[in-house]
Amino acid sequence: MKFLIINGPNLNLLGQREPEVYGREGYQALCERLKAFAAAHGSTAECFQSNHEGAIVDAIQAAQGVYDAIILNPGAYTHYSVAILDALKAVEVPCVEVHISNIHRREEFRHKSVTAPGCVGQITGLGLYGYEAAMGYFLDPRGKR
Ligand code: CA2
Repeated sequence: MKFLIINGPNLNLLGQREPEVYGREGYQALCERLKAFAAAHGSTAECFQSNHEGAIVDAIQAAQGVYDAIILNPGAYTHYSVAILDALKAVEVPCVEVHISNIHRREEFRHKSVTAPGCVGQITGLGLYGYEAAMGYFLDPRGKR
């Protein structure tokens, strides 16, 4: 499998602030770990992070025909980006949405994901493990493609 892991705004700050919510691991360390996880399963993973909505839309569009699966944490765009939803629906690459925190245990405005309907599923509240769980879904032969 060729994975594209997309992280949205502020996730480059992982490990630097709010460790009680987002953990202690830095963004680069997370990417290296996910690449190693992919390699251990005969796969590859590339990481992309942007604080800009259009750049995330571009990355999703460019994934068509290049990647087998997208793992996406849209950050705050989760809650209002119709542009990211439309991009997910425009490509045939399946996507699992990941949230480090449990968005349902947080403020009301975080409960709604605008982007999740463009994904095969959503993992929320499992911490940084959620990224591996999402990859595991695609790696497992029982995972629906
Ligand atoms: O729980 C998640 O993964 C979120 O997607 C994170 C977003 C938030 O807006 C969503 O509601 C839920 C925020 C990402 C901010 O990341 C930071 C990481 C470290 C320090 C500060 C912010």
